[in-house]
Amino acid sequence: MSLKTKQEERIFRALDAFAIELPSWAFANTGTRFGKFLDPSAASNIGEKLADAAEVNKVTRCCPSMAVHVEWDFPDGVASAGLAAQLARNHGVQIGSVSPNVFQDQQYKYGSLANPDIAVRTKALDHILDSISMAQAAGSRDVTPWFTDGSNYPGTANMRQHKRWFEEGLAVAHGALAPNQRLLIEYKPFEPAFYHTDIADWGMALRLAKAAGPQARVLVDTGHHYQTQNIEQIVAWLLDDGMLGGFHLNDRRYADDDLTLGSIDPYQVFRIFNEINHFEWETGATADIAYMVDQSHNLKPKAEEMIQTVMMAQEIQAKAAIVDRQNLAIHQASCSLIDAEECLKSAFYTDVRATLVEWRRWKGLAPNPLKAFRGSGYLERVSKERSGRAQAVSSYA
Ligand code: PSV
Ligand code: MN
Repeated sequence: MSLKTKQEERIFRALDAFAIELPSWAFANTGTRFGKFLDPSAASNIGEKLADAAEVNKVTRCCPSMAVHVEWDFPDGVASAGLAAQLARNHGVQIGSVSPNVFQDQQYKYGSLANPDIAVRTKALDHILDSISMAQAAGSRDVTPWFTDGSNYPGTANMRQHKRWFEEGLAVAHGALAPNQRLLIEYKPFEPAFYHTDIADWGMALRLAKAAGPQARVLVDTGHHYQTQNIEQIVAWLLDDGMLGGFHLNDRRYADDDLTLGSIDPYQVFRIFNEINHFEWETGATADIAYMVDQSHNLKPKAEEMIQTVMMAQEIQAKAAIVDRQNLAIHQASCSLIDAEECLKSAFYTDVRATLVEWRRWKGLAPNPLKAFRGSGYLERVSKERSGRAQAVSSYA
């Protein structure tokens, strides 16, 4: 490999080190609470989702694993997990993070780990413990619970009691982790609870992760913040405390819109990736972060959208990799505000796409993954195979 510039070398290294996990639910028919538009190519079982994820990986060489949701992907529990791991291997990918589902069943109407009914709290905890076993059977490291517990109206829940129930439940869950596993605690300030959410922000998630045990970390879903919140500062603090476990990446305009990464505000993604790069440059450490996509699309073609997302993530990683760190540190130290800001912006505005094409060529990939996918005929083939049968309209699976 003959590399022309230092910048290109840095981009190549950043791309080599960067992997992003695809969500199984991005390949299924999903919708909004107002309805669902069926896509003839949509996957409706774990085998089809893995086949689609593998196809995205084939053209990008950047997404070797697929996140699963127990309720939607492992209908037979541990047995499904083992089978799914085998299927994944056949497709040349792996099962990634495992999300328990303690929000969909009727029993969870008034919460899961913080349900006032001890029988439901126990069921929710049992399901999380089962999910940890499923993750072990699937050979996956991260267990990623997300909780809808909270309340819709003032006065209807004892918030301190809920907090203590979460502390208790998560500590028990942590106790079941294998030594190589992690428990990633996700936060979200609203939806479906609209007055209070039990794990509403990064401070609460951090507090609960610390109380749960040393293998717990915080998961930052970029769509789970109030408007104008400074996400990169949250990332910087979590990194500094060694508590950033991973991301659920997506973009948003209003709420948790699950839009394509970087489609609304690519500079936001860049600022987040920049903090990680700066941390690694300053400390010489590699941050142990699981980069995951959490998006579902009811209008865009699903596999193509995933390719678009991965290409965007790579492009922004490349931009973050070429920030002149030395100069940025000097400008920060001397309070040269304009120079520091320009240093950051000049990396963001650098067109790195030609270098991405070079990297793909060097990996033996087609220069344009989207074109390669379209040229493969995969979409037409699976649309034909999958369109004839009845499609589920009521859930993500
Ligand atoms: C909730 O909005 C969430 O971000 C959680 O991560 C769920 O697992 C996922 O979305 C389901 O789409
Ligand atoms: Mn999420």
